[in-house]
Amino acid sequence: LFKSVLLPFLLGSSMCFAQNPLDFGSNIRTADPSGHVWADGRMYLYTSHDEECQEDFYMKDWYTFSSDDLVNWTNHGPSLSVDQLSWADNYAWAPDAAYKNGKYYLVFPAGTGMKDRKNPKNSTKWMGIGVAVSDSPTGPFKDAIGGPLWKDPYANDPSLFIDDDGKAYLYFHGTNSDYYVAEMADDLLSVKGDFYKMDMGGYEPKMEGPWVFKRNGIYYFTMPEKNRTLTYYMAKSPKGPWKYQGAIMEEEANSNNHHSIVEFKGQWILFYHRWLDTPESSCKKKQRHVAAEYLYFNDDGTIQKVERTAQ
Ligand code: FUB
Repeated sequence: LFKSVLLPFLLGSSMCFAQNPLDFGSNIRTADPSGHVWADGRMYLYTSHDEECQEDFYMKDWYTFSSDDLVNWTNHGPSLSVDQLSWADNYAWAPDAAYKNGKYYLVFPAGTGMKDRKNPKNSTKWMGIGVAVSDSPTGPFKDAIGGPLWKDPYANDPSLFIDDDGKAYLYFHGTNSDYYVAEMADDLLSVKGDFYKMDMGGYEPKMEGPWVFKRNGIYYFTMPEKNRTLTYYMAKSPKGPWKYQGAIMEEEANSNNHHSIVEFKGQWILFYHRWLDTPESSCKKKQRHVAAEYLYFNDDGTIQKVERTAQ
């Protein structure tokens, strides 16, 4: 299933084909991909993991996959589970990763409690951001601080960006779905100073999954507006102020999207997830699958709009 759509992929002199959604070698349901290329030149994807036919995004573990060509992927299995956390038992949502001083870091949101849709005041759901460490890019990762980075406010969907000068910035969305940034301490295990709400240049974008990267000295803040349409901002500093630029990818199926953008062998790639029909599932509803598309820039640094490769 899902093996019909291919894109020609030029890597150096050899022509390869990337398959959408990505073939992780089983029916595993994945979402929220964070792509990173470490020193060995391989592409590593850190994802969250949907249970088959899950409800309410009750999610329990995070996975790592890697590939040399975006076609053949190795599934390294769960790299961390909420069962290993003393402070959370649910909501293993969108992770990110970083490398510093010989260690690999997984930053992840997790939480506990339940949402009460009928009586939101009775909701006990809470989420925070943790940090886990490993000697290997594929884990297993171990909780490094034994709790969240802070308890209040609510925090979700971390994106950890390390600038050329070694300073690390943690972006996340928090209370009221506003976006925040915090500078991390040198060991990436705590926050240096405070975190603050970002200046989005007059926009008040709401919702999830921020991603930050740098290209030709320009910082890009990308995010799913109302958690659906991927949009982007540009700035001269990692803390903004950010200037809105427009959409990268339109929404699909009235559903959330979560993405990352990374350069791999000279080609920029957009990783994201799609909600696709799953006739083989007992619930027969759409479920999430990680996919990838090529991403192109204009001469002025703006991003060309991306169309999804057909299923
Ligand atoms: O996967 C759970 C949540 O759904 C993520 O944290 C959000 O970004 C959305 O993709």
